[in-house]
Amino acid sequence: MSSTLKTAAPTPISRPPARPQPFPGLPEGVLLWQEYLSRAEQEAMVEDVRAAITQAPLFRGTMPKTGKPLGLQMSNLGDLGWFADRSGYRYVPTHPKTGAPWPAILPSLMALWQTLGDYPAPPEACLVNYYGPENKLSLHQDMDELDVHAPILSVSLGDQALYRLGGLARKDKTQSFRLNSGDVLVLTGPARMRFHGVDRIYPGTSTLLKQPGRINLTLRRVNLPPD
Ligand code: MD3
Ligand code: FE
Repeated sequence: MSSTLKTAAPTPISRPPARPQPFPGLPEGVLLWQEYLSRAEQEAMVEDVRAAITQAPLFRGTMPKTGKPLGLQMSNLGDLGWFADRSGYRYVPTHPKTGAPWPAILPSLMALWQTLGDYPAPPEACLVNYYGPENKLSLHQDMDELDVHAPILSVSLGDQALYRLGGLARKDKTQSFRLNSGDVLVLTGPARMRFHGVDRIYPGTSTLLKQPGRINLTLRRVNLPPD
């Protein structure tokens, strides 16, 4: 049967890659892309991080002054790595135990920074935090970077974390949300100096890692970019 009404040929619609939008309703400068990384991308990243931490083993920093060991284990990638001991928090160019330079920041992370970071200079440090099921990170500000205008970009891998975001003063009210494996969080502009922490890990909520726990990768610019 024929019709006099002709249906127009479907118009090709050009769409951006099927990536979710940042999560709505978060404070200005808090950009959360839930499950931004595919399972395959997460698996590749974990393999690359495993290889890097055989070169630059995870270690426990300590609280300044008291020397009490921190709960989390950490390592770093990049020209600079975040380090904590009795004399304080600082960025250092070499691994505290091996004395070797930190391994390079993964190309996949550099690409994420380029896509989501919206900043002209590359990151200098990638802090690798490893949380066992018992570990948490108490509420703090990130204040050891000279370049406070650069964003911080964080990637969550493995078990879900209960993440707490506060304001610019410790007493400000906080909001909590879950970070899942593959989530990418960018903290920029007015959010850069907010208090934040990790209250708990939910073991068994991801099958990405071979054991319960969570890896967080945080990309940071430390020094002011040259002009
Ligand atoms: C919000 N790590 O290493 S990353 C840290 O999940 C740290 O391991 C947490 O805080 C983790 O310092 C959170 C996400 C993050 C980083 C910096 C922020 C969130 C932030 C700065 C301001 C506000
Ligand atoms: Fe932090």
